[in-house]
Amino acid sequence: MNKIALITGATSGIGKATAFKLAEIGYSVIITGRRTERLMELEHKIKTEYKVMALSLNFDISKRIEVEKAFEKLPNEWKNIDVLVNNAGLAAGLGPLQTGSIDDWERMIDTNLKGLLYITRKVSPIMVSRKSGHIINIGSIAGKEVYANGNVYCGTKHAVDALSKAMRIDMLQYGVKVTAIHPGMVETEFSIVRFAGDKSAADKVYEGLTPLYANDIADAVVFSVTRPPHVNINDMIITPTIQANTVHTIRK
Ligand code: NDP
Ligand code: 8X3
Repeated sequence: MNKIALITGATSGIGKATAFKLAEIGYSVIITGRRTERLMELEHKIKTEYKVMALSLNFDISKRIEVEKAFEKLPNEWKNIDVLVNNAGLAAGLGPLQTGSIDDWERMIDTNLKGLLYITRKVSPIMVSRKSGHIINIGSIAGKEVYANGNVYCGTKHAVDALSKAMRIDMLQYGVKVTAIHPGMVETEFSIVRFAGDKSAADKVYEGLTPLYANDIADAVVFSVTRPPHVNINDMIITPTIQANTVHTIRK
């Protein structure tokens, strides 16, 4: 079998683009997400267009039992995962902490943080025992800085940044590479989810500017996994050219 990559949150945006690009360079891909129909379509497209193997795993990453059961169901020949892309995540809401929705906070913490840990806890021991593997965590510039009303989302992404550094130390002696990629503004379904389906609020985020697109981040994943064995890309911050940080953005 070819090298295997598992990409969480592959039904949309950055995860979907990454699944395509890794398939394009010959990886067998395990794609995950909650939306079954999209997974099926994607699996079919990957198999027919790239002639590689693809397998869908349908589970909610924020639910520990679902993650564990999905992983246990994985056929043995798929278990030797070479690349884990921890991408599934979301922002829910944008408002001051003092009036924040605790349900939204829990969704973000359970998905962006606990979900990433649940799947990493299943995959990383295999990488450690094989003394080989690469974990790529999709963080955010919200994990490097904070911005008004971003509070809990920023907190989860700061945690992803910290966990990336910690994983790199813990797995150093086993030759497992850990890369964190921190995107700025990427036009995906992210803002639609953040604003609970309000398309016009989501569109405003990208009004008058050229954002990043999912493929730009997928390219960074491909760059990271195609370095020679002695090279590890630790950390990348990628913004659109019109964005200096979470606050300074040029709009027409
Ligand atoms: P999208 O909303 O387009 O994609 C999010 C993906 O995460 C979907 O495939 C979704 O799948 C999956 N997901 C969300 N919640 C769950 C869950 N509970 N269980 C399983 N899968 C889940 O957004 P992006 O592609 O933009 O986001 C990908 C990552 O990039 C996130 O971690 C985000 O924080 C990060 N990021 C995004 C930026 C942006 O501006 N867009 C900038 C910086 C970082 P499904 O709904 O089918 O479960
Ligand atoms: C998404 C980027 O700036 O909306 O992680 O938080 S931002």
